[in-house]
Amino acid sequence: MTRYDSAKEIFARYGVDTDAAIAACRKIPVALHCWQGDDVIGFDHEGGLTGGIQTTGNYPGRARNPEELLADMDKALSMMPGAKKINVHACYAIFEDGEFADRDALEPRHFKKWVEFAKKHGVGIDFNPTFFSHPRVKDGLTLSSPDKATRDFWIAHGKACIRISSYFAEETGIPCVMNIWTGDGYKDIPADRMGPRMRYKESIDAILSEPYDFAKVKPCVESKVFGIGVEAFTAGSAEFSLSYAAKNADKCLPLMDNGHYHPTEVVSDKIPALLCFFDEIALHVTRGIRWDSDHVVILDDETKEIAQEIVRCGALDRVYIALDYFDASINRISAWVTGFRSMQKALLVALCTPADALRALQDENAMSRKMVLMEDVKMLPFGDVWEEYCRVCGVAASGYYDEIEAYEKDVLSKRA
Ligand code: RNT
Ligand code: ZN
Repeated sequence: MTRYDSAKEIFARYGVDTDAAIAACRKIPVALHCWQGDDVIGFDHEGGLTGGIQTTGNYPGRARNPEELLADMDKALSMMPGAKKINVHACYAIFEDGEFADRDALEPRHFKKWVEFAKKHGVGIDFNPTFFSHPRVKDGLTLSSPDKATRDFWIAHGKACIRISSYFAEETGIPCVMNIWTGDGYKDIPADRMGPRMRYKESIDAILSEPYDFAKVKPCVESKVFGIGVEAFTAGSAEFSLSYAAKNADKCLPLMDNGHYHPTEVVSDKIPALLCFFDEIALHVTRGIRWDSDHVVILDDETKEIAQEIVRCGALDRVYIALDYFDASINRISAWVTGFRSMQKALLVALCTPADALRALQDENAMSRKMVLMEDVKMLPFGDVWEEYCRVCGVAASGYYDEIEAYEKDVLSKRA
């Protein structure tokens, strides 16, 4: 009897079919963000990341160009079990033959290489307009700027990104989630909070006036409580973004990033709340330590709870899961692989949890028994199911760092 056979028997006593859990887990796409590979810099400008988000660290081996980034992503993808999507930011346009197009003039053809890459891997592509790291960010503002020319530039960028998202969806046959996030805000107490928000609202309206098929392109609005340098006020606050999405549910989705709330708020609790009202929602899964620090996702309580809620709510086909973190202080391939695997582990654990039995106990108000069962479940042999999951997916279950270290030695360390 293998360890998996034994685990399967143990889970069966709790009414859990681990074979079915493994089969289900393999089908849940998690979007891998290209920006972990180069510290959120991209290819369309000189210089570093600016605009309310920040990477820290200078571990050697950052991808410096499209060839390196795609090669590193190839490597990372080969070490991940389960279904994937790739998540691309507009600043990662790949220009050929010395050509250049500014953000407001981007065209689908500038992302042809990404489509080829996605097709090679048989995955879909999610997309993000890039409203940061650019000289047209005026006084820290884009879509909410009081300056019309600035707003118009960024609206044109958003519309260009809708067209590119449609191209991704057409080419891959998989819907493209297009996330609108801006770092617009003020460092210190604003004298007008509604003005910027009204302008932000009208600018998003203008972007979404670009024609698209909502079955194929899923624009999202991502909220945020504060950012570095915009501590006092963000235009795209939680209430603003959620209200926008609710009022425009026929053309966009709310996106929650679990680094973007007050420290004792949890996105896991917000998922079922939103699912009562929205057909679909989107997530950025990250790990904040003390602030929105975007540490690599690990198998911690909140990551597990996010996965539990998606599974418990029967919402695997209603929640778009994407990763969003960036640690420049460690091997970036390892950061990608570890974060992706952590999300997959959380989903597998959730799928191996006797949710119906627990719910029944809650509904009978058998709360003591519910607590005991919840605690018992924590000690079930999830590790053996993970091993089996990785085996059927054709990747190593553990010890994968050796392979990453070899890649670091052979490839990354030569990028001096
Ligand atoms: C920033 C937001 C946003 C970005 C990416 C790069 O706080 O989380 O989603 O991380 O667009
Ligand atoms: Zn995010």
